[in-house]
Amino acid sequence: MATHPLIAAFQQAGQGHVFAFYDQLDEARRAELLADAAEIDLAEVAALDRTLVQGNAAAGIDLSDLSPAPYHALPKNGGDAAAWAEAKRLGEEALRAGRVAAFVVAGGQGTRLGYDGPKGTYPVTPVRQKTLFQVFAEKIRAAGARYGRPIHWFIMTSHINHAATEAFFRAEGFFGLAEAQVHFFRQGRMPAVGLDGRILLEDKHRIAMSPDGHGGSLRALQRSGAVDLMAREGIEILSYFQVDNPLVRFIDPAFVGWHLLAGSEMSSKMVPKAYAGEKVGHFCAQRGKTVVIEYSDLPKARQEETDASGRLRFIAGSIAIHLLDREFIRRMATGADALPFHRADKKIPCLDATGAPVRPEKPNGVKFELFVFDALPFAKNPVVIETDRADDFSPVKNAEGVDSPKTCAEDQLRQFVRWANARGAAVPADATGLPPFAFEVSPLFGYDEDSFAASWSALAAPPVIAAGIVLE
Ligand code: UD2
Repeated sequence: MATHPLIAAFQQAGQGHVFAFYDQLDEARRAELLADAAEIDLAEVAALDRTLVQGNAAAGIDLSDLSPAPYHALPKNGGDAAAWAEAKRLGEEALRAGRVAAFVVAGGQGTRLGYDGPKGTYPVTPVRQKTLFQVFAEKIRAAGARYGRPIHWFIMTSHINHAATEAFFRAEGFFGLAEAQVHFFRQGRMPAVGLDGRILLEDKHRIAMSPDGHGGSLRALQRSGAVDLMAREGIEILSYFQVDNPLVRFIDPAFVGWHLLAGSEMSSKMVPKAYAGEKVGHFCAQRGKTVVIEYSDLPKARQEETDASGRLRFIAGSIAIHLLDREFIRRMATGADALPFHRADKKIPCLDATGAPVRPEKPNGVKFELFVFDALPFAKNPVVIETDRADDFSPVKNAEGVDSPKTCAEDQLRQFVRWANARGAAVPADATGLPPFAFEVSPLFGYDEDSFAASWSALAAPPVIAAGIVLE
């Protein structure tokens, strides 16, 4: 019998061991293995082996000529108040015209949180225990009503959680959104390789494959037809955010306005880093381009550099909130410019050459990931604006300690207190702004300070805010 062309190609590429157990498999499993193999670009894997695996792992990260990236400061920190007001006006216009859609990347595995299920199904709000997905859905509903145009929502999943994510939305009735407004698509996968560059098998009929990183979203948006759908619907800007951050203000008119004013293809929000070692990327300028250098790639000494006033020099922290132009996504997905892969050394359960399972105690292989912020240097006129951390960023990443469900719930409470007290509610709070009891503001009542103020003023009699109260 002639060798299957895919098997021949793997043999040719020195990856023939992937089919070492093929003869032992039944038809269905052979088909599964072939389907996994068909997803792999062997030339790409060979190039990555040469550069990232056998080559110096850090070689891909160029740290030369770095300086802090410029950004538009908030008016309270010296920014131009008139320009911010104009940006907000322009952004509101774009929202009313339906030019902006929401986009969450939710393909990650949530390993650090130790939660088994799509991370978006994790409960986060202080009273109702609404899930991350529900919080985002309600912000989208409320903003759609505010601007008089339903807002489309794109959700990127991965092979690990696609079915579970869709099933969750279905079971929850899409949280009151129209089904036609919500668009799921799956990101791509990359094979893991051993330290010798050989593709790892997870099982005799399965290649060890994992999601290709949030940067895989650009090609997945194009491949899935999402970019074409945007064009049909007149959507020009995608508002990108991560699934772990319920505070995120992804419908932010001023941000949209700054993006439009600059004629930017990709824009980002920054927060001043809270301390030198904070685990966020750094916005930097490099030979006329804007780049993000991840926390793990910027040497400690540089992270700790200060300016004359004692402030951190590389202060602009990336919190993974971006605006992406539709045609920029298309160009990045189909043109000559391509995002670079990053190497992550991991403990990868796999089979050895005899087919026996290996459960490694130290990293035994390499996964390859694309990062969305690597698109910035390819974008025309990128803009970085400052945002208030308290109103945009409190992710749930770890089960305990920093960025945990507890810190996130507390940050939501502080936000609710600020909004209510700005309207004269007199909610008691400690020196950090935390109230002595839990209450909740539904995004349907207010998803930012403006929408909260509008709903509050419309109340016949403002309630006394007490334990367990939910404004909705
Ligand atoms: C990310 C940023 C960091 C900072 C921080 C803010 C990177 C490399 N670092 O760190 O600079 O902005 O976020 O919270 O991005 N995801 C996918 N598919 C994948 C991998 C990830 O959809 O293949 C999603 C994941 O579901 C999540 C987001 O991307 O929504 C971030 O992933 P992460 O938790 O790995 O990022 P983190 O915390 O290392």
